[in-house]
Amino acid sequence: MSESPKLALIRAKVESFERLTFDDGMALFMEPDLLSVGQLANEVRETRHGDRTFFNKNMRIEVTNVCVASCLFCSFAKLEEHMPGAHTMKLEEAWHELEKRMDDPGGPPTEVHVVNGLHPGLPFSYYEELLRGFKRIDPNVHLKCFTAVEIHFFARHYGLSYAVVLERLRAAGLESLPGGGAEIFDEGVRSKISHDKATAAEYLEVHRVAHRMGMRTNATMLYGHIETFAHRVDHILRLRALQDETKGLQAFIPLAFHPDGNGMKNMPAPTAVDDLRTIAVSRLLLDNVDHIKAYWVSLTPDVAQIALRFGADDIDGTIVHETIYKAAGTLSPGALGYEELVRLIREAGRIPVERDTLYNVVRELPRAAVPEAALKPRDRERARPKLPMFQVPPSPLVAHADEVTS
Ligand code: V47
Repeated sequence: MSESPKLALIRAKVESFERLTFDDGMALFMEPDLLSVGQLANEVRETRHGDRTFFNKNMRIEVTNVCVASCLFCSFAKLEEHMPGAHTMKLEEAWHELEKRMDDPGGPPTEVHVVNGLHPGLPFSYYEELLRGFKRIDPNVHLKCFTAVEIHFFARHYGLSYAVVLERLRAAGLESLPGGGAEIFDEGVRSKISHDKATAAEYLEVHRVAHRMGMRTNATMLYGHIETFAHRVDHILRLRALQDETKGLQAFIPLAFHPDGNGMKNMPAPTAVDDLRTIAVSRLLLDNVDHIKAYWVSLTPDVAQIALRFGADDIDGTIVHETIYKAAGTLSPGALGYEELVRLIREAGRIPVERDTLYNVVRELPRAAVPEAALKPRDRERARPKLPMFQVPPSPLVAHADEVTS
């Protein structure tokens, strides 16, 4: 199929580093030739990162699912502590989750990623202590905790400014913010799917304040429910504008909506075609954000693997405990081992690069000589390049391929 005139114009812009517009974003979403959109996004991805594909050893933990907000898409939150299925961890329980991972065969997680409900009954010191406890267990672990929506809630609930909330949490060990809670910025859609938590402007302001304090953050977009393509383009461009201002966003993560057990359960989940297109358009529009993450839990490992050829350069991490998507009916497993992630990346013809949260390279692994699937099953194990992780101590960070892969 020859390229459509619209796509040819967009290609010319991309190749001359000209910024794409709202209309270009719409044209990319409407373009019937998905593969050409993907190919263009892949070219941008390869210009930035070549074949390198990032992942990390991380741990997800949701310490409480008690939440005063009533988001239509959420299958995880419980309004009150005494409701069936509600849980709030004692601090010792939360810390124990990290303690259990300290002897993982490939080394302990380099990141703890915390996302919670908006609990009205906990003191602020609970969150400070939570962070301090993680750092006591492992001073090297990076704490990527609390979405901008949680930071906004803390500010309102405890009568503090965003800056003071962030400063106090930083003093307790916080190092960066995850991207959750962005949903869709358009005020009309947001008022329907999550009317009683931080607005789009408040979400963006929390990130702005964090960036000004020197903290890096991620951003997300929840797609595939009641929003339109125009809302998605608008969402991405609001993030691009923030990034022009602060340069503090390090990764963008489109999150595919999962309908089980929530207020939009009658909607179909987005298709793989929609997933891949959304990744590709994000890569093309967000010319000032380094990384596009194909979050394997939301996409499934299979689609995430293909997304690595549609603009994504990161696949998130080993995770182990994930409850938000589990509650919403994801078909993905709860965890992927280090070797499985590496294999997934290699099978996509890419080079696996273990990173820390701030994208410092922990170790770069060799690419696969031939796709494993081309080999007889009995030869696969033998042909796999050996992972160095069992011979090499997991830290210090920033080791390079030739040091560890020979
Ligand atoms: O904020 C909730 C989303 C987010 C559903 O920063 C749902 O590196 C789909 O933000 N269907 C939490 N999505 C997860 C998140 C995240 C994930 C991976 C990496 C990073 C990062 C951040 O999950 C929530 C919400 O937007 N979510 N329910 C659902 N039914």
